[in-house]
Formats: sequence, C-alpha cells, structure tokens
Amino acid sequence: MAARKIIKFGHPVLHRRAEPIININEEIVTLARDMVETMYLAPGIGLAAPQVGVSQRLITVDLSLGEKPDELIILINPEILEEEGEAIEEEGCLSVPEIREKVRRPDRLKIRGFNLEGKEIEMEAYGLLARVFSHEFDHLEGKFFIDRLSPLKRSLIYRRLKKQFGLTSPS
Ligand code: K1U
Ligand code: ZN
Repeated sequence: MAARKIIKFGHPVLHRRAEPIININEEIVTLARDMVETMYLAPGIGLAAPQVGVSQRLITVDLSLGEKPDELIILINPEILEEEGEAIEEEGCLSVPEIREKVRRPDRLKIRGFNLEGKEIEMEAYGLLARVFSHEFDHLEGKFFIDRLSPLKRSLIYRRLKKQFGLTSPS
C-alpha cells in the first residue's frame, strides 16, 4: 500500500463525472488499498478516486479512522437508491482545505455497489455515514460540497478559492 497525493479543487479530474469500473483487476485493488492508506494518513473519513487523480467510480469510507477494521467500506460503482430526510451539518473536504461549511444533505440513504471481490453490497446509512456517502458520491459526479450551498455563499467561497488556487472560472 502507498499513500497517494490528494489533488485540490481546480484540477480537471475533480470537475468531471468519473467512469464506471468495468473490471475489478489488480490495478483497481491497488488503487483501493492506496486510497485507504491515503484516507487514514490525511486523516479523513472518506475518499473518492478522483481525489487521487483517478477518474473511476470507487469510494472508501471509514468513520473510525482505521480504529475498527469492520467499519472500512470500499464501494465500486456506488449507486444511491433512496434518499430521505434532511440534515444540515458542518463538513469539510480534503480537496478544499481550510474551508468548512454547513451543508444540507439527506439524513438517510440506501446505497448499492460492489466490493473488491465483485460481490454486490446494499446498505442503509444514517447521519454522518449518510453524509459521507453523499459527499463521496458527489465527487464521482464531479461535484463539491460548495455546489450545495446558496449561490451567494458559493460565489464568496469561489472568490477565496480563486485567491488560493489561482482559478480563472467557477466550477
Ligand atoms: O471526501 C473528502 O474530501 C473527505 C472528507 C469526507 C467528509 C467529511 C465530513 C463530512 C462529509 C464528508 C473528510 O474526511 S474531511 C476530514 C474529516 O471530516 C475528519 C478528519 C479527521 C477526523 C474526523 C473527521
Ligand atoms: Zn471531499
């Protein structure tokens, strides 16, 4: 396993829809393991493949930050089947450092995907776990948490990001 570099807002890979994984080969297994290492090192409680520069539909989530091996979730080609409720909580993003904002997201969701053995996994998530799945799924769609804020807040944050990363156009 090797930690990879987390790329930041403004990099084109983060702003496009990631490609479905067709074949769970050695490259995908290595990518998943490297993402877990990268997530723990950051530290973070979730990570999506585009954040390490790979435009593939793969996410990792672990609310325990590596403390409880049972809590690690690796999902290939995740799909959100159902969303319910609403919650507004503060969140951050490893690709948008130093910015934390209150974001409205579903409070419960049902998600389906495949594990590294190719077995179909379906699970329900509530609270923070639902939030992290939703956040990582957004990354696979080329979206950021700031896209869920009001237009005013979004443009204020964009101005800050422009200063920080020298961007020339909104996401
Ligand atoms: O995808 C990412 O950018 C990772 C992000 C996931 C996330 C966090 C909170 C709400 C929604 C999605 C992070 O992990 S940011 C870091 C973080 O939240 C954290 C870090 C150390 C301990 C506890 C939390
Ligand atoms: Zn993020």
